[in-house]
Amino acid sequence: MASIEDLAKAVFDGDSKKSKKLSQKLVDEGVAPLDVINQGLMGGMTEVGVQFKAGTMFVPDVMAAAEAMSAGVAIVKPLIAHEDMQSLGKVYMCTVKADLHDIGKNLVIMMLEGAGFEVINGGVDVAPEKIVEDVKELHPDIIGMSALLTTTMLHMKDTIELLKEEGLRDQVKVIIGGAPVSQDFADEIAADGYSPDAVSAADLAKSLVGAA
Ligand code: B1M
Repeated sequence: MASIEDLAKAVFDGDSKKSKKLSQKLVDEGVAPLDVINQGLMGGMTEVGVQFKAGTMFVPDVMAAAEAMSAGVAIVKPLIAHEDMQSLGKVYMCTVKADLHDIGKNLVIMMLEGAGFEVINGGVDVAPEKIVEDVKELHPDIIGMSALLTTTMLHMKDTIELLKEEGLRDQVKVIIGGAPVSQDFADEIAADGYSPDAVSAADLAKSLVGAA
């Protein structure tokens, strides 16, 4: 018999194959899909977050764990479509204009999804005009922007300016991150928040929607 603890461990170990298999087994054995996600998959990811923050787990292992979590989520997600899986809110995530780095962004997306957000992946090299257009169409609660280059982080400022010009700034929170970005820069451009890593990005998003 499969156990929730085994599934959490498979995620922690970054074992996608096992995570997929155990998620299916638990569902087949009658475990509630939400318990499979909240206790099994997210249970493993929570421990990853703790160890990543403590500096005892590193990026490749975090990526593997995030992939293992996604593999399990893909099995269970269709089953909870009609259940009360309450979303914490909608986040629009992208890498800014002229920047193609997406490993960190994807990690942030996975942590946000693990925390219970609906995430729209806007992709990479996304211009301020496109972000604003998407905000008008998709009405996210939060925009998350990632930048890895000192040159491209300036597009975060342009995006906030454009949101102001379009009268949208009060309707959406803006969070930023990426290696060259800092809290000082976030303050300078009047973003609503900055996080140094994927784990704290999910915590930040939760606090911005009053769910922390
Ligand atoms: Co590029 N690159 N790269 N690169 N690259 C860096 C960023 C660089 C620091 C390398 C160096 O010179 N030491 C340097 C930038 C220098 C600078 O501007 N300060 C650099 C450069 C110069 C370039 C090119 C210009 C190189 C060239 O062509 N001459 C070019 C630019 C291309 C472009 O974007 N237009 C380029 C290209 C590439 C590759 C395509 C080869 C590849 C990207 C592949 C991909 O992403 N699919 C690449 C890579 C892999 C790197 C390094 C080696 C690793 C980046 C990474 O993925 N880290 C990087 C050097 C480094 O950082 N050590 C480098 C792992 C990832 C998990 O961390 O992205 O920081 P990170 O994300 C973290 C946090 O920052 C945070 O959470 C994540 C997880 O904890 N975070 C957020 C990120 N976004 C967040 C958003 C949030 C909150 C937190 O809220 C919304």
